[in-house]
Amino acid sequence: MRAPSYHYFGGLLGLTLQTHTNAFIIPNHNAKIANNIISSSISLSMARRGLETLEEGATPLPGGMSLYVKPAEDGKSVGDCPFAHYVRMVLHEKGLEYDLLPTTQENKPNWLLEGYGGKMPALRHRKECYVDSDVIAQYLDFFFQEPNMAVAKEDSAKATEAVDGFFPAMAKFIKHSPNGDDEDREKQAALEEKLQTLEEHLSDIERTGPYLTGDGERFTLLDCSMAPKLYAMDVCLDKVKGNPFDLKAKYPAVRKYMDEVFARKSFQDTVEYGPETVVWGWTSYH
Ligand SMILES: N[C@@H](CCC(=O)N[C@@H](CS)C(=O)NCC(=O)O)C(=O)O
Repeated sequence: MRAPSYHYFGGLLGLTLQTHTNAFIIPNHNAKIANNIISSSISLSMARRGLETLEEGATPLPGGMSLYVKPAEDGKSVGDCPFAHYVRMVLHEKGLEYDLLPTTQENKPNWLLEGYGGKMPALRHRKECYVDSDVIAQYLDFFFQEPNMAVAKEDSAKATEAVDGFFPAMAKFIKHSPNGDDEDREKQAALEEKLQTLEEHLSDIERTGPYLTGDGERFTLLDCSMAPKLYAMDVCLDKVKGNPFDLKAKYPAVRKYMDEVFARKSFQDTVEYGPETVVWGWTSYH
């Protein structure tokens, strides 16, 4: 049997993401990776130079990709998962072809259940499989570099601060019921605190472009990660929470940013699940 061939990316700064040619035999090797997108971007960009010394054939080629994602209510069409949407935006931006496989618990392949805890989104790329949206996005950006979507090292701290805690705050507020009770108001205040932080970041006068990191000129993985989450918030503030505050009036820079990223082709072409599925996803237990 051929000796296992590992290649590491991001090892220089402690990122432990690795691939293995027999990924399905040694299961779940990437399940413990919990680095956030920004710190791993830094590690990966630092590690890029190391790739040149790797054994021939270690760099994966495009093609043979399948993305397993949460389905919608019908069990067949694409569900509302913002993490899957994030990965699809990255695939789209990079012009990578893939089979999109909305997959119910019952239809999950055994290798996914046994080797990767059935987690989705899961990107299978020939014999490799990756779970966790940040890990998948890092993998794609590392090996398919056009366009480079990594967050620049010097921009990471500010960008982290701007989005830190947004999604959990949003999820807690959207999921809370009934609307308008004391707890709901507390959760709304927590979300609005995060929106205010984002507003201040996006309103920085030194920024020249619309996107999240650095001067805002470059569309990065962080924009792909945030766009679907903001979309879910946008839909649910209206259709689940009854518009408890005027987003456009209170957070104009956030609204502008949302409109900008929602207009992007990689978003438009991957948002086919639409508001109804978002409402279903956020209001039902499944
Ligand atoms: N931290 C994970 C979260 C993924 C996640 O929560 N996925 C959910 C939907 S949003 C899912 O696919 N659930 C269906 C299932 O696991 O069968 C990531 O970033 O990939």
